[in-house]
Amino acid sequence: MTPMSDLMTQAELQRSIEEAVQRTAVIDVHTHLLPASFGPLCLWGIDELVNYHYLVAELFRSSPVTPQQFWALTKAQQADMIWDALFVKNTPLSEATAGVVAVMTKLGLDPTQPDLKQARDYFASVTVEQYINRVLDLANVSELVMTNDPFNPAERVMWEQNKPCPERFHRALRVDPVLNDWGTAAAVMAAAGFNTSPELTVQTIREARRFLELWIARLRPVYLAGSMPFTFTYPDDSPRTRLIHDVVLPTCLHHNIPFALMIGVSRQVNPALKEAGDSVGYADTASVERICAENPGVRFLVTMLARENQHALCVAARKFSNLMPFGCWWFLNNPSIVEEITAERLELLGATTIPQHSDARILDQLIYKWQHSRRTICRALCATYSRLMADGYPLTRKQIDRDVERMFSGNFRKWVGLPDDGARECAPHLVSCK
Ligand code: RAT
Ligand code: ZN
Repeated sequence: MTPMSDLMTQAELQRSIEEAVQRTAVIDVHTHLLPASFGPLCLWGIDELVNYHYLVAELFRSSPVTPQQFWALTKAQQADMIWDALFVKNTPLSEATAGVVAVMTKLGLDPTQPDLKQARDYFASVTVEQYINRVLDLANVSELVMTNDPFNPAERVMWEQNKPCPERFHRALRVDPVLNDWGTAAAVMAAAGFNTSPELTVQTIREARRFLELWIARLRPVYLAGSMPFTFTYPDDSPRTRLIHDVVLPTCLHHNIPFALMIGVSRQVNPALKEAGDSVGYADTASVERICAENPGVRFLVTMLARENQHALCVAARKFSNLMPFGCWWFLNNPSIVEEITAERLELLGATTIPQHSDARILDQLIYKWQHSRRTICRALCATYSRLMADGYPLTRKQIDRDVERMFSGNFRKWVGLPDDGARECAPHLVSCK
């Protein structure tokens, strides 16, 4: 029996949810951030923030500049142009522009300045090491997961040189070229001394696994990951199915590491926009059900890019307990859609999902992405708990705290096997954050 003093009134509900959501530290399960020791690969500061590819895409809607003219500019000139077009000559209404406003405001900078001078002066006065801690504190992010790509030469060399990495920057081994562009992946592996060929011979399969083994030993990743086009079908008679089946899944099983599938991209619909040129397509959720059914021993983290896929993904997760839906990915990371998806997940799956990840590429973005997500998740939780109370349930603060903790970190910790206190035995180049 719950003691009367612990029971919550409707009036207290909103405050309790807000407090729990603000206070609970989050593990950001998918970002593109890298540690300070990776030098130019660690992106932070106003010029990077304003040059975010979400904003680059928006520039061409508000300025007559052509992509060719834009790419010919220096990074600072590009940022000046985006600032002028999206923040001075227009009101920053979009989610990506509002995000820059939120970051600047939190840092005490004026988002209505006619240029970036004030912001540049501020960033010139801080070091990246100080700033990383400040941002993680402001965002209340205790740990984060990077995207680590051994097929990217600039990043690969950092790992080969054993650059130090704080332990709270978890690694995720990204295998996109293996699954989406085998010719390139085989060539990279061959150049690294592996006996791989463009044909998927028995030896090539064995060597591809050996390549992953090497990178698992080096990175100690919390999961393996691949982003899939919206045409992703599993199984089919493509090299991708063969490589998932014979290389990725056996490796995940062997190391007891989950496989993260990010499904629904339509790559480079407008190549002139470079990184900003990708789009979205409706994908096949039956393929997710089939891969989960076929591999009950593998834990899958799945996020899908199309809004229209979200309901079926929740239904799939009701059928397969080895499926963990996570985040509102990329074009879905907008308050109206996050609220809808979070509500849908709560209704179909309770607290057994990971509601959000930031996908931050620039450190500073953690501030706004989590500020906005917390605000929206709070709204979805309020509506769900209100209905539960209206049904006569004697809700307590403790229960709210427990649910939020599960969704913000506990579910992920369990899924990837991270101990509760965050302590893991460190590889020599991984510096404990404790
Ligand atoms: O959200 C993004 O920034 C995208 O460009 C992608 O990085 C996407 O999140 C991915 O991981 O492929
Ligand atoms: Zn991403």
